[in-house]
Amino acid sequence: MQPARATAVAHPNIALAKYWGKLEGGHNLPAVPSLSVTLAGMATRTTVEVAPGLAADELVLGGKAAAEGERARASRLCDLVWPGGLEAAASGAGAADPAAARPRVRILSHNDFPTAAGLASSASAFAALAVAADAALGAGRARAELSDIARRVSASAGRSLYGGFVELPAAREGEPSARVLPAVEVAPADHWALAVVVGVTTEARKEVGSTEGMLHTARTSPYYPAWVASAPAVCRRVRAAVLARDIAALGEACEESALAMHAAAIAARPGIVYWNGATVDLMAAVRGLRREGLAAYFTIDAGPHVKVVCEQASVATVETRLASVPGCLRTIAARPGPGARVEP
Ligand code: 2P0
Repeated sequence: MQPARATAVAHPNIALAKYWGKLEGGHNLPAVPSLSVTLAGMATRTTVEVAPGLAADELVLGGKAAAEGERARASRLCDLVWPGGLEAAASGAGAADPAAARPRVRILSHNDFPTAAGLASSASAFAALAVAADAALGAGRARAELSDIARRVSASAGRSLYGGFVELPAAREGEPSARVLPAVEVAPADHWALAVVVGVTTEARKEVGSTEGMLHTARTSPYYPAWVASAPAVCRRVRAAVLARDIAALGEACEESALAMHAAAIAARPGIVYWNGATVDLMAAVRGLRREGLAAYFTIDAGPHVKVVCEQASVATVETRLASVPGCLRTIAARPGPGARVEP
């Protein structure tokens, strides 16, 4: 008998090699490979309850009814989890929708970290939802299928299905089989005592969302083709450095990936600048630490916060230095953590 209710936990992830850009033709396929670390310490906890009596799915985020767009995305993910749903979407068949037979669900989700902290909540949210929906609906899907499903709703979410160091390959253009694209684990969380320290520079929500920002970059930035051409080699360097536990090689490739992604966005028309003054001052502070001999490197996502990659032994020194920069409101330290899982 299928359980009528299940709860799952998932963690956000930070990309050491960035995803920025999609292939044309649908299926939310990334144009570049990315490699992230899943972070313990911050979590989304999501309960899915089968509720056949409902007229439509319900989504409650942090105790409040979600906006229609968010609810529709959550419903789409549940449709893909339902037997036959992913298969119909991957084949591109326009036939009857298997998910029409899916019972309605009530989804309750809660983040234990602030959304404005620059840690993409969509990654942990959709990863937790994929696992909870699979258990509650009795779909019994493999982990790779759940990663592919989450990736279709938000690419970075496909990575949070796995713990530790995780790669989401680029799609192979023009091949129908490439529509199936799960992330893969590169190394488990205990492979390397790495840390990520976030320097939070604002409590405000970002002005240009990631999806919108990358589509605008692809459409208008003359640097976008150069970004797509150069990203695979940088991602390979990130992977090799992770496997070798080489902090200098990892950090150099990680900064290069982030700066190249931002350069492409900045060169769009009009340019997208995610940074504020404190972002730039924090980058300088990180490079200052390096001149003093400390192995610390930055990465920046689609927002103004600076994330510092270092070894766990360096966390206290990094936090003290970041906190001394005017405009750095607070710091959050995290370490590699596990993939999404059902809570017993
Ligand atoms: C990343 N980001 O690799 C990059 C770096 C932001 C900057 O993945 O359109 O929410 O839903 O697939 O996954 C954020 O974008 O985008 C992201 P969609 P997503 O972490």
